[in-house]
Amino acid sequence: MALKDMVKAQAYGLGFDLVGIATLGPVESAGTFDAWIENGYAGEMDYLPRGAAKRHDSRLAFAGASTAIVVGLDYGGREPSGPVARYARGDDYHDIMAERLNDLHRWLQLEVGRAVAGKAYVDTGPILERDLARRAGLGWFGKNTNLVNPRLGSFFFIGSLLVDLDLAPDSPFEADRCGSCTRCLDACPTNAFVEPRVLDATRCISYLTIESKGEIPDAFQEAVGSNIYGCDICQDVCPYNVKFARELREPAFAARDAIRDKNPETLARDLLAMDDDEFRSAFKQSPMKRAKRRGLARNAAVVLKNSVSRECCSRGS
Ligand code: B12
Ligand code: SF4
Ligand code: SF4
Repeated sequence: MALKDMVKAQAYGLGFDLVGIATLGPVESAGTFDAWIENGYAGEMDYLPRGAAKRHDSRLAFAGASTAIVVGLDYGGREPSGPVARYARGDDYHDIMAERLNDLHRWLQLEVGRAVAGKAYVDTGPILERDLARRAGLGWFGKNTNLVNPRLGSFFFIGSLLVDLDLAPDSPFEADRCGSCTRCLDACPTNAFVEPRVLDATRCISYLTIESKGEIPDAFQEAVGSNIYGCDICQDVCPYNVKFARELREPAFAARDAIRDKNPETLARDLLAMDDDEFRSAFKQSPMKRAKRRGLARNAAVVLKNSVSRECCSRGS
């Protein structure tokens, strides 16, 4: 068996759902990223413009880096939608994926019988992960900007192990399978898409409820609806998810007790009632820690306000 095939078999054995190989080098879509930053679409996410040189040429990640083993890990798109986006209901995917990519790295060194320089990335550096994943053949850039795989849809995380070892690359995913569909663009409650494949993050509910530190602007509060953390709307409507989204198989991503089966109003009240200690214990190793207790309380208040206004409007009619 060729080393490339053994690497893939090992990665599937570690539980990843998609695996592809890409050769590192100049990044075609780096200019798209630069223009996006210049247009102000990144809002307060100041960490994004850092490391521009590495983003333009992925070989600069570390001396000798030549190949990326790119993986996808499904997080259960068949789970019902709810006030917390599916990706954030269980344990933090950064930790889970990094641990498995490090396992893959250790295995690779044993297999080739020498030290292999390697670095795992899961949202952890100036790597354009969707670009790398498309190059490794994992899917195409959907009009909602997510990477969509023709047999899995888009409810999967992307991670990569960069190594100083040459492996034969897979073919990039060249086709655009969106065709004339515009469901995601039409469904976005905040009209966050400036055009297909260009998202103004400052209008996106995911940004407003996770990344933004200030108040949610009045203009967007109603559109936030019952989303307390993140948003899955533009993925829920995608025909590839409707057809191919999978049952949740990874126990670590199952909703934790603080969230499970709670409707938006109950969860919002619970979050507003939590003190610091309760918050820490409920969201230990959860991606939801990112918004901090203050951010979650802010979101919860908006969701409760929306629920009250919906109730009084429906009573009034
Ligand atoms: C910043 C960020 C966000 C921001 C901005 C999102 C965005 N669309 O840019 C916010 C906070 C809004 C966000 C939200 C979400 N995110 Co996010 N996010 C990131 C992060 C850290 C960087 C993305 C980035 O560089 N954006 C800037 C734009 C310009 O880049 P891009 O969207 O990736 O687009 C690239 C290509 O599409 C291409 N491109 C874009 N337009 C065009 C046009 C043409 C013509 C061409 C040829 C190419 C092209 O070039 C771009 C640069 O390579 C990545 C991790 C990483 N390091 O890459 C995760 C990541 C993209 N996020 C992820 C997830 C899961 C989400 C959410 C689903 C979470 C949620 N449920 O709330 C939402 C989805 C919202 C959405 N519709 O995108 C996953 C996506 C997995 C996938 N299958 O695609 C990633 C990869 C994290 C991971 N490791 O799994 N996110
Ligand atoms: S995640 Fe929600 S708010 Fe953001 S672009 Fe998609 S539908 Fe719009
Ligand atoms: S909803 Fe339609 S346009 Fe949007 S990503 Fe899916 S297939 Fe593409």
